[in-house]
Amino acid sequence: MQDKIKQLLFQIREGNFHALAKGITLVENELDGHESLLLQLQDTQSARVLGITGPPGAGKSTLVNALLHYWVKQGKKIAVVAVDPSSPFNYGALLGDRIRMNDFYNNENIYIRSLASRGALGGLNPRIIEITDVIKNAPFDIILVETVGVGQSEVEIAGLADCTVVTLVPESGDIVQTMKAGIMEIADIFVVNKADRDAAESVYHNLRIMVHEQAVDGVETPVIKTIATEQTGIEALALEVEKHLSGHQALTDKRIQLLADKSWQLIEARQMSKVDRHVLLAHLKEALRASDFNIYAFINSFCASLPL
Ligand SMILES: Nc1nc2c(ncn2[C@@H]2O[C@H](COP(=O)(O)OP(=O)(O)O)[C@@H](O)[C@H]2O)c(=O)[nH]1
Ligand SMILES: [Mg+2]
Repeated sequence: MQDKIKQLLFQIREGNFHALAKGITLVENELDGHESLLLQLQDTQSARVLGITGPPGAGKSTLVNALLHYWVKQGKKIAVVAVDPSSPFNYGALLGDRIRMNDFYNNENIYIRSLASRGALGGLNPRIIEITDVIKNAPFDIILVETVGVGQSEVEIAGLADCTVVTLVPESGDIVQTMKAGIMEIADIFVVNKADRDAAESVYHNLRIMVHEQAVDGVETPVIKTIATEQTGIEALALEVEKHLSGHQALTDKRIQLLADKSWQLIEARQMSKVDRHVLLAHLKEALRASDFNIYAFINSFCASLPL
């Protein structure tokens, strides 16, 4: 088994997509050998992770498409991970999108993988951190991760990505008005997509005011207008992304903070994997028989019964 995993990792590093797909499946489904694979991974630091998040329908997949077109021309090797039930990489796409994606499926520089999300509303796949780490061992320049932004998932993607693009659309006007500080913190770049629509200008304007107010040391988070369907603004976006990623090599405080966040998430996942909901329910039913039931005392004794 050990030798097989070594061999698999060797093939992944050589850029064998078939081996990569196998490695991802291993990790996604926690099959035999997945731990051994994870333990042998090396953070080669060559592939950069670009997270693209935003509400459903904002045009994230279309943006990914447009960025692929731009970067492929430059000979870049790119992996796309889509965690989105409505993604064109999965289903529910316009025919046009699918045909365009089919071009990429046959491109030897592009690897595309779609993952199931946690729930119908989106959110990240529970194994996304590990899966991205597997892909990082393959010779890509950029790993694009598309996720539907639903509350927590924007924060999660920020912990995963070297650069996070938050995609907004004219309909996001209200979101911008009520935007919490949180989204400012996670966005390295804002995109106002569907700039072909009238209302885009006011969202763009409001965003510009906001990033100006929240500038750190005079540095404002860039805001880029795009029309993803027409490839407009894509070069500006790509250049901004490249600028951000190239400044990301060093072990900066932010990177350490992101690694701490990532460790936290991995520990949380590992700890919670010990808790079986059915067992929890059974224990709870038992505990509720006592007349002096106390949920905090119950938690204490339940946790004490978990494996270390
Ligand atoms: N008018 C206009 N439509 C766009 C633009 N970008 C994407 N769309 C359309 O918006 C819809 C949702 O796009 P999609 O990429 O699937 O959004 P996602 O859910 O964020 O991945 C599709 O019908 C796209 O063709 C744009 O810049 N302008
Ligand atoms: Mg999508």
